[in-house]
Amino acid sequence: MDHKEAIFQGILEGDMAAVDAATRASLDAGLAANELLDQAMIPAMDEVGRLFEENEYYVPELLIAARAMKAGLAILRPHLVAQGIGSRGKVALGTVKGDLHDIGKNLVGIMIEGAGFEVVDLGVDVSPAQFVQAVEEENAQVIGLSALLTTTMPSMQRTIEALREAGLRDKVKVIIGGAPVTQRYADEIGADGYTRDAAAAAKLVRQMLSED
Ligand code: B12
Repeated sequence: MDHKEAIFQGILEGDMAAVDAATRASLDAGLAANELLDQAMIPAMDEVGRLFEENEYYVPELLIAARAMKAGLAILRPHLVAQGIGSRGKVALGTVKGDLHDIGKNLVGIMIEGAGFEVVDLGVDVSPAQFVQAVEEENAQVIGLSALLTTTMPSMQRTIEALREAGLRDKVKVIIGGAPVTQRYADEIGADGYTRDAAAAAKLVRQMLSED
């Protein structure tokens, strides 16, 4: 089994130690961090999702697979974050109220940080009021909202409304994402941007903040 297969298999089996070892071995062998992410880790989580849909995996398997993926991501993080931070602007990121999925949001954070922005991670289950507070207190120029559940997507709209009510809507760009989110939904709720993945999110932030 090559290193990438070992990472893929390790995530599928929720084997943190195997993912840790294979990720380190891959980097030592000269494989690029983004290659490991795109060709092993993300496909493994997709496969985990498929197995869950087919009732072959249940929540405990999802949890240990997610924990194994996080172990690998932690090793890739310094490699993905190539440049210094804090110089170009500030982005606050959070997973919306009621939603505990944070792998995608964390990845978006890593890529935005890698593009040279300061990232404030608000965590998961973040209420509209907490996003408003982050804009007020942290002076974030962009906020990123993540949702993985169709039932929590409406909290994105509520957050945009809360920003409007607080008189902050013109001061901050709102970007949204997560597997069930679409460009169409972003247009519908009046978000400023949507991307399908973390690399595109970093590009979008760069565009938004260079316009100012
Ligand atoms: C891992 C996982 C979990 C883990 C989460 C662990 C963690 N710390 O994140 C646990 C076990 C906790 C979990 C729980 C649940 N889950 Co779950 N989970 C998943 C799974 C398998 C993978 C998600 C993931 O991490 N993907 C990998 C990352 C990298 O991808 P991503 O999140 O989509 O992020 C990328 C893009 O979307 C984008 N992006 C993400 N956020 C943002 C933000 C911005 C601003 C931008 C621009 C871009 C962006 O960039 C990212 C990187 O490229 C998915 C299935 C799937 N394939 O999506 C189900 C899934 C999301 N879960 C699901 C369900 C139903 C649940 C539970 C309700 C199960 C239950 N019965 O308890 C609970 C809900 C808990 C809660 N309140 O949130 C369903 C949702 C169905 C739906 N339509 O709403 C899914 C789709 C599985 C399924 N097919 O049924 N889950």
